[in-house]
Amino acid sequence: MPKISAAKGIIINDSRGEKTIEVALLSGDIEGKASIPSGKSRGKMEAKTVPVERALENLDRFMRAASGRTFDSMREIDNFLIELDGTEDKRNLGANLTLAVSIAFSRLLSKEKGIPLHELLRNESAVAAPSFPRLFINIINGGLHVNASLNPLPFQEQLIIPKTSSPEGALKSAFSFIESLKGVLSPRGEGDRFGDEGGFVVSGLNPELGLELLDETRRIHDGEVDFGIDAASSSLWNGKDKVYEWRESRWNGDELLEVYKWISERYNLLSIEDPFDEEREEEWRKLMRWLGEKNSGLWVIGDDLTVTSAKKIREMAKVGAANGVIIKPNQRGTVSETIAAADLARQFGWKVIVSHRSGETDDDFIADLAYGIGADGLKAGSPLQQERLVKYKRLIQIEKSLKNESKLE
Ligand code: 2PG
Ligand code: MG
Repeated sequence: MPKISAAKGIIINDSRGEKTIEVALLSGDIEGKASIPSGKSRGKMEAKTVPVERALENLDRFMRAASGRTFDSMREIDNFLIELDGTEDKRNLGANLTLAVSIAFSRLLSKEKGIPLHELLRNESAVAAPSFPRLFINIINGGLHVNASLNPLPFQEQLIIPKTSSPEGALKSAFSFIESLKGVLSPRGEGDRFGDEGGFVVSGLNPELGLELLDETRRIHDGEVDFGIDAASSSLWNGKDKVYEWRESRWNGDELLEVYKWISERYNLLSIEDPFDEEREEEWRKLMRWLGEKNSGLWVIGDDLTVTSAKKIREMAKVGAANGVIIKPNQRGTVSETIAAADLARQFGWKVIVSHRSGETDDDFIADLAYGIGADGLKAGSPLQQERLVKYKRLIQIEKSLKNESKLE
């Protein structure tokens, strides 16, 4: 079982050009690598990162502490990292460092065991069988993910979710949808500016506008897609005046609730992520009560609300604030804790969507994670950006390898 013989950390740039770390661990001549994304619209309770230079010093610290030890499982290495850090939010070692070590180690372990990474991750989870997630593809960017000078729309993400569960089919459908959307945007003089996640920028204040344009496209698009949004409302919330605001527009909680009711019915939305601020639980519950009355199948997804924390997920499930969750490994800082959070959400009957961050690298770990733990969705941005495309391509690679295996049987 792996004994880490050497570690190397370097500083690289993410898709926004910001500094992040890449870590390579060696066990003999086997190598496991990982690089770490970072978020912009972060939840207050997310695990903390440390500056890249300090993260690399902490890698040396980890290596000194781990010297001579073998680790037989993800739990062992992750518990070792958690103890060495000694805080609830990884503020000593930094969640960027702990996650880089944890993911790099998972790759080492899967190679030593001679099994694909997704199988290793599946064995760590309570899920009975892996399955392909639906692709949640953010193609109109807004909110904090767009330069403010472009007057972006208030909601951070307007997503298409192809109906097929085949990643290859879903990606094809997404590319053809994007082509059609260009045709809808170009007469408006739009379609040539992009946000952080590679989606188009549309200017305006009307929170419905992005969906209206997607709907126009859906009518000419050959293929079936659902829609979703990530309102990322914590970044719209003005705690002083107790309103949600975006430039000159303002909504109180009830007004925003009316917007959600309207758009979810009009566009037959599949999901709404972070509809309200992470501390405005009562507003979340009102939306959930409305779903109950309507018998609506809408997914109400916590992100900043739940920050991939088993503790937060339990609290929010108990009060009925959501029925689904975003799972982001760097919100917690180790692979085991990430999988435990997803397992717990499942126990409450929640939907699970594995997600990238807005500043990404070419690491495709989340694709193996989403498939391995049988997530309902994988949210990884627009395929027009390489750092996002690699995640979708990795799923397709898994899909192809399974087809080949079944041919051999
Ligand atoms: C989100 C994410 C990813 P960020 O809010 O879901 O799309 O954004 O990484 O900036 O938190
Ligand atoms: Mg979000």
